Amino acid sequence: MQKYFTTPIYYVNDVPHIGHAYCTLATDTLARYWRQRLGAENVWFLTGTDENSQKTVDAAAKAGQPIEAYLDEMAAQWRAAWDDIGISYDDFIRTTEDRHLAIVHELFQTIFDKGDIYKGTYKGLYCTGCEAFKTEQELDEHGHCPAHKRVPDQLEEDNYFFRLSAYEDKLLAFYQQNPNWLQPESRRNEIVSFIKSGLQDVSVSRETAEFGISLPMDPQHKVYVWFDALINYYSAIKNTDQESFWGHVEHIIGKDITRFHCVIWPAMLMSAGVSLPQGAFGHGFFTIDGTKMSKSLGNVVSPVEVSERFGSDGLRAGLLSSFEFGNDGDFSMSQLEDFYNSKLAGGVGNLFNRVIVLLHKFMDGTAPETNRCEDAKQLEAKFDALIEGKKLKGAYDFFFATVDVANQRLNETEVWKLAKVDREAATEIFTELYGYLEFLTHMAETLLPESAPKMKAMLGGDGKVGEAEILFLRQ
Ligand code: ME8
Repeated sequence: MQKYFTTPIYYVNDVPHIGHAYCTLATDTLARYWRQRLGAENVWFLTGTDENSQKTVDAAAKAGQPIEAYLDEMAAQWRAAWDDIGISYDDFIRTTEDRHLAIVHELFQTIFDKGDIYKGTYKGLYCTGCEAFKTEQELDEHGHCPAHKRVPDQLEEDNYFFRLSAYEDKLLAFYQQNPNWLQPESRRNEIVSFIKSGLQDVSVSRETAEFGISLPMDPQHKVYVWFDALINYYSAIKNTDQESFWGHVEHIIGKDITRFHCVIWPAMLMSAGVSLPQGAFGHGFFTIDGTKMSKSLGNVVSPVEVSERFGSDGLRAGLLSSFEFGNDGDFSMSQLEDFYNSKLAGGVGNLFNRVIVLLHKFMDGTAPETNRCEDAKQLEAKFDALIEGKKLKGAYDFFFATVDVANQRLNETEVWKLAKVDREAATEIFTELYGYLEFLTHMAETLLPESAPKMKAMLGGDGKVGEAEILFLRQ
């Protein structure tokens, strides 16, 4: 079995915020889990940057930099941010790379040759914030784009159109035959009813765009940024040693971009004669202290700063355990601080430290001779089902519930007293506790990857436990 996970490729008109980190961390969690199960060689994890956008042209102008220099600098910053917070991507694609351009040309030409791209005139609205064409119905009572609170641009230009309308029935049949393709179910229902409401052809080029990929058959025009961006998932592996991963790709995205990924993208692939992805998951959005994150409100949180303070495990566990993956939710720094102190420092950190200290004190540092706690198989199956069902909060809750059970066993057995009077009985308790530590370490490779190697070191080897360490310093 193989697995290929992708995140959205992000716009680089700004540095990453915690919303981008959320999706990237969730995808990272899935990639890490499957690497542990299937071996690293059978998992591929792609992220990257969406660079052929008017937003980036505007941002570069504002920064007073040539576009190429701006893009290089921003892409490097995004990559560095992901490195800082422990994202284990296998590849990072930039849509300004030649490898991407070549495949965009190839696909555009194939779809054109098939007769699914034709030339016409686009007259209507365009929001640069969304990088999307808009209808009047989509605007609010002030005629503003609801997401960007500004009047979209009025456009009239020659455009190439993709015959999306021809794919209505094929898409509906596809969703019927693959009922679990798009998760969660609420997202799937939204998309299916959107398709049923009727699909219009979509513009896939911009005559007036200053920057981007030129059309192979008409270089005056640029490929519409979304048409180009979606292809990244394919261009990153096409004609490489990783090409076989294509048959196993799953897109992890936010709910804001499901229409692009779950209507236009499958139709583009059908038209080009490329097999469709294995699935897509549209996660929810979260607010910060109940308010939408926005630059103007000044409540944008930097994942790098959070990770500097709480460690990358603090950031990922705090975010992913706040609300279930797929739902909307809320996040706050005070909630993270409580979580960090109670669940990480006071919970799992304290448990590991106490058990290892006690093993040194009473058992000469001997590691108990077992593998895993008594009902390991059952517990493991429960954990696997949670992650495989993408219940990421569920998986963290299960992890911390296991910590609580182990801490409770430690307290109720008072093994430190028992060890002085009945070494045999104490050995039995230590064996059980050590089994819990092993199981927690196993889960930590997925859930707390920064701490997992430290946990492993504490478990020790060759019959001896390692040194007791502090996994999470109290804040
Ligand atoms: O849309 N809560 O890029 P983008 C949760 N370039 N997730 C959030 C969030 C929040 N408050 N804010 C952002 C684009 N996100 C395109 C994608 S893909 C071919 C092209 C996450 O930089 C969420 O995953 O605007 C969302 O889908 C993504 O950031 C959008 O990132």
